[in-house]
Order: sequence, then structure tokens, then C-alpha cells
Amino acid sequence: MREPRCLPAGCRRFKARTQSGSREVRGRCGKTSQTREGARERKETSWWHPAWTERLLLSDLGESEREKELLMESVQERLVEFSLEAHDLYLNKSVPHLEGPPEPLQFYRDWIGPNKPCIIRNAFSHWPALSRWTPKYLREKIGSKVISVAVTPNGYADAVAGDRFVMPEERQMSFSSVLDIIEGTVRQRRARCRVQKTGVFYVQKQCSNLLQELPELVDDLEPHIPWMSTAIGKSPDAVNFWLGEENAVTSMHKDPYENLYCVISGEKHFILLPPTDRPFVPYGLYQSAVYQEQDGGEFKVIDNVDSHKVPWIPLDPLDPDLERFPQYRLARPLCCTVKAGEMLYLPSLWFHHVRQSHGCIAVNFWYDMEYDIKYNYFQLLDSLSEVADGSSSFSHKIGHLTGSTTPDRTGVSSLTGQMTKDPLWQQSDVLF
Ligand SMILES: O=C(O)CCC(=O)C(=O)O
Repeated sequence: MREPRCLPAGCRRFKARTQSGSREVRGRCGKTSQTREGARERKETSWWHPAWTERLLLSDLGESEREKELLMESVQERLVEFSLEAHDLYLNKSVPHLEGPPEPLQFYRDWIGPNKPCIIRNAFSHWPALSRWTPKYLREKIGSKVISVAVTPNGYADAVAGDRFVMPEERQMSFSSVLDIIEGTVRQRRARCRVQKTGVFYVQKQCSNLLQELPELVDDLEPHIPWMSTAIGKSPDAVNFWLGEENAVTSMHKDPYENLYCVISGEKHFILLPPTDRPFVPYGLYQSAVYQEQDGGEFKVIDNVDSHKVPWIPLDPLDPDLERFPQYRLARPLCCTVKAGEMLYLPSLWFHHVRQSHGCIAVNFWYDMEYDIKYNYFQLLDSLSEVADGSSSFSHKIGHLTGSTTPDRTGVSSLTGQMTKDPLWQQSDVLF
């Protein structure tokens, strides 16, 4: 069932597309028992409506297309209710901060089990990397090392472009030349002259590129996060190094990992969606392709003819096309900025979109998720969402649900596509 750990191109993303998971549902701290009772009652009594059996029989007999539609609409309604209930019951409205490294059991109880993100401060203040990793030090220590760098024309590696899923051109470059590009961009910007280079550069190979390509840096940090390894009883599957330009973006996706994301310098901006928002996240199936820079500096898109089609999310949460994807109006993204010295716990199967400040350096630890009943539930949610999304009535239904009486929950104006000061966004720790 599980794919090999690291496939050659966009490895974890390929892994992620075939593996997904789910979450448990429990009452959020502070919720009244009445709410929980209500939820329990709804769960116990309303999930399978007796009328559906009749409708199912009718539709099986092919007696009525309308009956089939009604059945589908009931499933869609239930999916919407499911997601909203998760927000009511246990999800936070912003990403909370912890002020120090947690005890393993506490962390498991409060965050990993419930599958909720948080930002942890002072969790790696003892790493020399925090003070050492200046461009000067990195040039001296690993300047001549050749590493893999993702190059794209627009900053989007592993993302949908038109009717393709396009991966970056993977270039081998010395670490110094990557720093030259990053520092050069800053110099040129200061001197207000046009940037000469073509393409956007991002060190983002994954598959443990820190240990594989830059082992010289390992002494500046720890090869795992001890309290996390104890909490979940295993070592990380991968330890990754990230260094990129300001316009390098990681498109919305999810991974089968418990992710501890540590920012060493600069900052990272995350848009997060819980797995329970899956019904509102559109997917398409795309021919995979790769960028290739031509002699003139322009990029061509070359199809990977031998590969299978790739399921990917075509929606850009920074500018969602709500005409095309009306269901996204019901999604409730959480936004947070992770600053130097902070660590984000990004739970498995949370959808995430990532941006960064120019030259931001980060290291993250991917711990394999448990393929347990939460994963199992998510698989079910995933397939039901796929069926619902494929039904022509879903958009109509969502349009109805988000009509004049229901506010737009995303904080995205349907007219302009701009993020507005919706209460949810105001409650986020950082707005960007
Ligand atoms: O930092 C990034 O650009 C992406 C990080 C990410 O997607 C991940 O760790 O799963």
C-alpha cells in the first residue's frame, strides 16, 4: 500500500498523493457539554437517514435520476455539516503558541492526538545554527558543496500550470552560487536595477537533503527532536533543508507526515486547512511535466510521457478562483507566520501553502504518520469528497449554502478574491 519512501522527482509529493489520513473528532476544550451532546446526538441519529435507503433502492433500480440527485445532495449536505462541526467542536481559530519545548506525553495528548497545529517558541534555542548560519559561515563551511536546486520561471515548483502538473528543473549548483543569486537579488534590488538572472531558485529537494547533501551542517543542530521522537516512538523519516528566494512558493498540498518546521532565519508564511475541510478543496488530475530552461532564458514545459496523471489542487489560496471553485468559500483557512527561532507543528494531512521572506533558511523534520483509524477515516472522507466534487450539483449546492444568509467563511471576497478582515483572519496570530 505504501509507496517507496523517496521517489526521484517531487518525492514526498508523489507519496502524499496516494496516502492520506484522517483525524479523530473530540470536543474542544471549553465547549459546553450541551454542544457535545448535540454533536453526539447528531452523529448518532442523523448520519444515515432512513429515507436514503429507499432512495438508494430506487436509484439502484434506475427508476429515478432525481432520486439519485437527492441522495447525492444529502451526502453533500452531510459533508458540509461534518466539516463545520469539526470547527465547532475542536479546531482553534488561530494557531496557538507554546512558550517552551513540551513534555512528550503532553505534546502527544494536546497536539498530535487531536491533530492540531501549534507554534513552539524556544524549542531549539540551543542549536548553534541559530547564530552561526550567516552567509559568510555557510560559504566557508559548505560553499563548494554541490547541491540540488529547484528552478522555475515563476517560483511555483510542483504546482498546476494550465492543464499540467509542473515540477521544477532540478539543477546541480554549488552552495556559494545559490548564495550569490540570493544576495545578488538583494543587491540589485537595492541598486534598483533589473535582476539579470532568469528563474526563481529554491533549495527544497526534501528526501532528507540536509543529511544527504549537507551533512557538514548536522553538528549545528540535532538530527531529531528528542521529545517528538519519544512522543511518537520513532525517528524522523527525513530532515530537510530549505533556502529560497522571496517569490518561491510551495503550492497547496498535504503530506502523510507529522511535520516539525523550524525557521532558522527570516520567516515563513503558512496558510493551513484542516483535513476536515477536504470537501471544499478542489482536486484535478493532471499530466505531469517539468520545466526546462532554454538557451534564450525562457522556460519550456516538457511532458513526462511515461508517468501517470497526478492528482493535485489547482486552487491558489492567495487568489482563489471562486467562480470555478465555489466550494472553497466554505473552507476556513488559518494563517500564521513562523519567525526565526520558532517551530511550527504541522500535523499530518493538513493542507498547507507556504511562502517566505527572501533568503529564509529553515530545517524540518518529517515523522511518518500512523496509518491508523484517523487515516482510515480520512480516506473515506477523501473518496466521498471526490464523489461529491464530481457531481454537478455540488457547486450549486454550495452556492445555495453560501447565499445571502450565510457569510463567506474564508475571508476571501468573492468579488475581488482578496483576503478581507474576516473575524477568523483577525484572530490569526499574524496577518500578512
Ligand atoms: O517550506 C516550504 O516551502 C514547504 C514546506 C512543506 O511543504 C513541507 O514541509 O511539507
